Amino acid sequence: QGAGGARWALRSEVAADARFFGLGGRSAGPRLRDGSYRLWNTDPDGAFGPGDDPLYITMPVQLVVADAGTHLVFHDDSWDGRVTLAEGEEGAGSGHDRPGRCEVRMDGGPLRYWVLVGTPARVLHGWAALTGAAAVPPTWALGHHHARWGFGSEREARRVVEGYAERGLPLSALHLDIDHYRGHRVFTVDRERFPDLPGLAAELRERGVRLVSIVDPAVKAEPGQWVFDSGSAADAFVRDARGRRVRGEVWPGESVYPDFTDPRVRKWWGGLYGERLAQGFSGVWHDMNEPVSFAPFGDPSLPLSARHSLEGRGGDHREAHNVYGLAMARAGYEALCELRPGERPFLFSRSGWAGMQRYGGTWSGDVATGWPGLRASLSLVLGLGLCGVPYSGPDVGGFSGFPSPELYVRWFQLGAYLPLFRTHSAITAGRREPWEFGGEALEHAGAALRERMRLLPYFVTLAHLARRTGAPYVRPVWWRSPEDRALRDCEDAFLLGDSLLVAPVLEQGADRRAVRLPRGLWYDTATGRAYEGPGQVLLDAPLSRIPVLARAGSVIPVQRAAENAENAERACGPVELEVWAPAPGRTGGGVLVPDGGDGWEPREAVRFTTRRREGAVVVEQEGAREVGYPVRVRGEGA
Ligand code: NBV
Repeated sequence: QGAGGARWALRSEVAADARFFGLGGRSAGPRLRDGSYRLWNTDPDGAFGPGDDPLYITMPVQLVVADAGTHLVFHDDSWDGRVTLAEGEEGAGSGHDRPGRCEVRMDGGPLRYWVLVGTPARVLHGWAALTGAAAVPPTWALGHHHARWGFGSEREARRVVEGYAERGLPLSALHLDIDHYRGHRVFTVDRERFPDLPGLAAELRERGVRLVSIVDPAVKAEPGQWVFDSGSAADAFVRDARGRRVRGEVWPGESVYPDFTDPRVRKWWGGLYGERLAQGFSGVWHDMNEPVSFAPFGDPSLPLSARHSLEGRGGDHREAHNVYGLAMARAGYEALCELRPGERPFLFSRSGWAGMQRYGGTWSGDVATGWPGLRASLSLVLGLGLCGVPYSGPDVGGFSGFPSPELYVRWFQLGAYLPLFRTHSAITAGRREPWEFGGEALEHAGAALRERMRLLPYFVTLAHLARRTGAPYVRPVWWRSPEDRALRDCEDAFLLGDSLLVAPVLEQGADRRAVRLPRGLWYDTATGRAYEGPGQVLLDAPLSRIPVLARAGSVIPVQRAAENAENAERACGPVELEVWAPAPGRTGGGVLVPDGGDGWEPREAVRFTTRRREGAVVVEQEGAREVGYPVRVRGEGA
């Protein structure tokens, strides 16, 4: 056991056929190729693409998937470190396999690790038991969000919401970035540009649109400013070994940093969220919490010698850095639970660590506009899901640039099937409203948006299941067949829950694509055609849609058509069941967790089974005489 700053290293071997996944949000995943992965939460400063590493969320947890089984290893140590991975090689029957290798090297902290063994589902279940069940977002947070750094004014915010409404495009939330603060100071409002935020919030709420606020941790070091004064009075800010407040440079200028690893400070900080609620915000978006301090060179964070409470144990930034965002998320989540006890908090955070799912989700951060960024978006969501963080999504269209209509549509189509579905961009980048890319793009984005809303009951169900079982909504295609080696290497498609296989288009100009199917019968949901897995099929993917396949026998709760144009506020009901005919001689099933709300009422899962009787599809609801929902059977001709 290495106390304090004692370094340690641990080497292990894995099967020659094993593949590595996890280690937090990695842009080049989800399969982690040979290389060295640093464990230090980092703002890549500007837009990132595949291969930029490390990023905002690193975690010493990895999943190893091999023929012999799946296991998860967690090194419970928040210090800086490196994991070096080398996949093995099989000796093609010669008996001379070269095993895979993994080396974990840490700069300090305890050598303390956990190994969980089983199927992917069992392992993730164990991981949730160890680090906590995922927060279930309020229903509205599973709809569509629109954000931009630099809406600039209340008028502009209204114009955007109006634009969605005029075109019949459902919108659940609008996010305000740092430009709505006064001089970038957290917990303030620029009243010239946003004279009446509570009024705006109430008006939008009427239309079914929630307001979400960015919250940055750094507080402008400015005596007389209320947040700084109250934090100083509470002795909330990080100090150095000589007792001086550590200063950094962030958006508001010279700033100080709350020490979220101190329970007392979390309480103080949490109280400030009352100001956000009074402004009418319904949720929070934590940014810059790696934490960032701009630096011309070196690590853009706090000095390693900065002191932290670390829950009263005392320590320095070497140990506290990676858990800073996690502790901030805890402060925010606990505060929202207390301040608004009737509603499930909506919180997502750029940085974090193992266990952050208890407090909310995350997003891609500043993913670069471009086809490589689109691919990285999916890697991040898949990888984070395998680290127990089920709710995340990219900046649709990319953060940094000007996507072509085609790229925008493809990103939008992918985003529509990911838990956090949000269009967002930088102040210097192009706009992200679906109508900014021409008529054709608007039509296709609109279709994806409506399909997302139709699937809302399924997303809500997946959110509840993630909490109960630890299974992410978005899963690698090998989830139920880890023994299928070809699937282990497939990185361009994913399972959404048990029932759907989504194959986004990640290449420019493509109008069809190869899709690798897990075993069993799958229906192309657009054509109704059935395909037998395992194997690879070539499917049409015109710009109007991406291939989505449904597992034969599955029961998918969807929203009835009449409600499609409604906003998420009133959404998630009435539900109907989309049933995909089981293969002859086979059975199937599905689950619904009925919940259209934002509260804490316990929700019973309703289970369904499907089978064929004399050729006809029979659906049954567990514990009930009759199925309590309208049923629509598809794929019957199979
Ligand atoms: O607050 C501005 C941006 C935000 O829009 C983005 O989503 C974050 O990832 N923020 C980073 C700070 C500026 C980045 C250049």
